[in-house]
Amino acid sequence: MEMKTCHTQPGRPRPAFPHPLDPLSAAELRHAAGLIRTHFNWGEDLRVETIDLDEPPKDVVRAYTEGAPIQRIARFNIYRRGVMGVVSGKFDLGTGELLWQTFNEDARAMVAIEEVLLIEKTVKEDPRFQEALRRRGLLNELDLMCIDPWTVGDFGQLIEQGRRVLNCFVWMRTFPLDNYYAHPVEGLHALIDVSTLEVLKVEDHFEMDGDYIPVPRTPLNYDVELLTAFRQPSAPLDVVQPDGPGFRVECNKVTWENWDFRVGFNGREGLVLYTIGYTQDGRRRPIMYRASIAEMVVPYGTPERSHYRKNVFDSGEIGFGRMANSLTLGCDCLGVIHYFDAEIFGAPRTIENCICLHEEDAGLSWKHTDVRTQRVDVRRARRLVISSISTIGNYEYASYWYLHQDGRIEYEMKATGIINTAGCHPGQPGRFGTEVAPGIVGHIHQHVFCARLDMEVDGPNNTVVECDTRALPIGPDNPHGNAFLMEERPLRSELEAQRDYDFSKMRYWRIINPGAKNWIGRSTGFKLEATSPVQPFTHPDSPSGRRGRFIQHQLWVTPFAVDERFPAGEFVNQSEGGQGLPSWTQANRSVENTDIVVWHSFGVHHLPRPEDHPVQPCVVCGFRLMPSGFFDQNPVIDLPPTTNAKSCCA
Ligand SMILES: [Cu+2]
Repeated sequence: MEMKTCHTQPGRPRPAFPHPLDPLSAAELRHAAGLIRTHFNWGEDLRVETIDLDEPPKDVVRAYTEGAPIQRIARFNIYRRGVMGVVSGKFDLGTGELLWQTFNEDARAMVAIEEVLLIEKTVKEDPRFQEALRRRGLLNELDLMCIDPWTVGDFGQLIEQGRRVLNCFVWMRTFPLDNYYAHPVEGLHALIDVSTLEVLKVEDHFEMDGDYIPVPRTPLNYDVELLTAFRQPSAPLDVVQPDGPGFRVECNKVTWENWDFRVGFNGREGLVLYTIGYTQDGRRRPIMYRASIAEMVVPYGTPERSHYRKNVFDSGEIGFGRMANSLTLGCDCLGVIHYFDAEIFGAPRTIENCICLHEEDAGLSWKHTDVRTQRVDVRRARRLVISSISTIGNYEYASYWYLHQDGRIEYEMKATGIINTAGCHPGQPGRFGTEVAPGIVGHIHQHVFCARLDMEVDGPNNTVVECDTRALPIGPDNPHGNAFLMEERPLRSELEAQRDYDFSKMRYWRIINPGAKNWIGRSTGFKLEATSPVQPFTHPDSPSGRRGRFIQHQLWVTPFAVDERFPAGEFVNQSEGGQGLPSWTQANRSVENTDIVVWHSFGVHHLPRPEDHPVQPCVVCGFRLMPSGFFDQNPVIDLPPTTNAKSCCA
């Protein structure tokens, strides 16, 4: 594979005046880090969890005119090596003034990759760990052991108290390039304090019950160096845009067809889209102020050995942004690509080609043949794709926003990478998983994401209306038994707006602007279609369930509040639960005809298949926002008729 890249940002000057929603630049991040170092004076013990743009108030953003001076504020979360708690604060980057700070004494910072990489060596040196390997006859393969720490949650155990703890799972290679996830060392764990790098406990289930599950040794690989047979390559399929792409990019602002929006990014959520609007007949109409995937959790269903702990928040505990990939032209991204780089705090670094922007053919837009005149009208569709991919340990999450010409906004999360593997006796995977290869079990689990959709359909004041379809009982109103109708009900308060998907009612939700009417006098709106609802199975009051309560409903609605950003709370790592959506919504605030945020939980219900191993073809989930009475008629009726001259008969 030819490694060709097209950086569009290094060397390209930053704008003289950043837009208020532009992510912090590398220079701003360095400046913020300097202010933190000087102010706190913790020397080598300083650890940075987050430095991020403190987004200005919406009225400041809306009133901004290009070139006007603006205040740039960095928000930060930092901690001190070996000390519990997280200090949060804000620095004015213009004046250098510390505007605010607070100490969250029970909070545990997110886990940084730099910390994770130190763990393997420490665990391998531990005599208890070595003894567990000796017992298994594996000690002479110590160098080949691969130790992945996982976040631990909160099970109320003494060993978790007052510490930042990770629980290690063990796999091994059988040769240097080998896929170690095909060789789980089952039942062996090390609990480690990530701040002090102290191994707190080695948990050996072999010793506990004497049931030794041997390491499956068959090499199962995906690396191109190790695969020996490839199918015939497909016929070339090139995406060529001889006149360049149809989008325009000015710094972080993108204009395409009738759409415009701004691209944002932060270490936790990764890709963020701001101020999405659609212009028609010279009139720009706002739709969404901010869109991101604000949290996710993977609850696993097995109570066996240490697997009950597996309930990981890959965004809130690790960070999609921090783990985002540099994308490769012609591999990750096909066509005429614009890349945005992203700047990451901590040990500051640039993720080059982090966000991909390109156009795709999207098949048929609309068609009709008049059977009497035999006149045919047909238009083709295309869509704009904004994407990024993050690697979290064994797994990849590839995130795609799609804007369509007809006003549709779609989101897809593609899950790929390597499933979490555990060992089993061949033919005996147990009740909580499937054997994906002899002696390798994939446990049942779910991936539940929470989209934070800060809506502004035709303006800031919106209401969510639940739309249910109901069949009438047979009787005078329904003598033929065919009658069914749509019933709409506004969701007026936060508790009323905790809603579940209901297939029996073909339920969807309309986000309307009660003050904006279309030409038939109906409130303009967008409907949220829950195309990937996930029924939760983790008990909401269990140690894992209470930390991820957002999965208990597919819809939540809150009034906009600037600090309500993360559905499971700001500090998720080892959280006791209840933070975020379940806590805010207790106030039962009004969400009617006001500035609202819509939270949608969706995902993948995943009993691994043999086809998901040794590397998983993308499994896709997502949702759709469809204009619903937003336009007066088909908004793409004005698409010009075109015939693609390069198309030919095979
Ligand atoms: Cu999965």
